[in-house]
Amino acid sequence: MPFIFKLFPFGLTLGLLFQASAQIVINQPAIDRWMYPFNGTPGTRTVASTFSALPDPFSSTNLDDRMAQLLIKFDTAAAGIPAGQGVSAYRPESIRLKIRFADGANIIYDPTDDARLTMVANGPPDSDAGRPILLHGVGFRNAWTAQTFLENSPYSPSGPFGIRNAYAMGFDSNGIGRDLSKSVTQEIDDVPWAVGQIPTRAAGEAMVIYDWVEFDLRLSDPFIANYVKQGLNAGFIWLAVTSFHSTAQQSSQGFPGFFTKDHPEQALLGDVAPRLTIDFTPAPLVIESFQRFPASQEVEIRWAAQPGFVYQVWTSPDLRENSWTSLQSLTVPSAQTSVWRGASASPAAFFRISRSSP
Ligand SMILES: [Ca+2]
Repeated sequence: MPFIFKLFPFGLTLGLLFQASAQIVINQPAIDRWMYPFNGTPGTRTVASTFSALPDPFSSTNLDDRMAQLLIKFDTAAAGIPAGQGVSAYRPESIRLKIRFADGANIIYDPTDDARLTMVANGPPDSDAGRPILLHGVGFRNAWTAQTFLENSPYSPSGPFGIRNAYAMGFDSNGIGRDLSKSVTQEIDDVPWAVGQIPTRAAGEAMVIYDWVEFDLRLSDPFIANYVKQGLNAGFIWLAVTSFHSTAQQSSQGFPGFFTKDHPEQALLGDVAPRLTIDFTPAPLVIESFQRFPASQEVEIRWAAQPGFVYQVWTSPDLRENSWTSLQSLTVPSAQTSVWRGASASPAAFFRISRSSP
């Protein structure tokens, strides 16, 4: 992402040559956790399934509507998007999660959300076959945070029937995060952040092992976009996969399971774990000042530098392709103004500052 500005004998032109969109693919999460009340080995399950206690109501089971959830944390800082730039500096364009279907007999692909009342006993019939796979953010409670919650952290402070420490989260109309684990019981008509799509299948077809289920986050929603920006600023993004496949009606056969990074196939082949693709526009490189000192025949350039990037100052007499000479390469430990000052005998020269990930 080079930026060029030019010095002419009688003036100065600053120019932003181009600002490319960047893409980062994270092929394995830092954490993928089956968040299920009776999971005896949290964090190491090779397959994480999603299902509901409904239509048996919470009042009789004391179990969440979204009983089994898949929680996933991607480390975006380690993947090359520098953290700590300030929330407004992040400009995500698209966020795509992909998870891979591992097991579950006769799981019908349903690419659209289902009405809430179709989940309850004696409710209206589901208008299309199957149940969709749903995506949300993650909220934390009971002194746990997005920073401290781990793969093997406890489900709740008080066992399987306690209130879960981490949960599928959506925003209300004021942008306040709320637990959606009992969204049907609590009569919350939530719009999921994304509904899983399988481009290779038609609606109503049965899902097949190794199918990739794709989720494109609804970044047009400002609350969701802000959640992503805050995550990038912190250096990681948490996501929750849920579904309303009913175990009460269909026992152990009727719900989907998805590969986790802990599955042996991930170690062998590396292509089954959840993965995240982030398209984003990097914050612009801002030149703060440019000066030439005729007496000393020196040039001074000041620019706003951010940690996590390598900056390189270049010069060329004529812009020809192989004419660029590197003058300095540097990184900064924190956001600050960087200064390059050096000799420039000619009153006409070109300078360029490039920015790249380490
Ligand atoms: Ca349906």
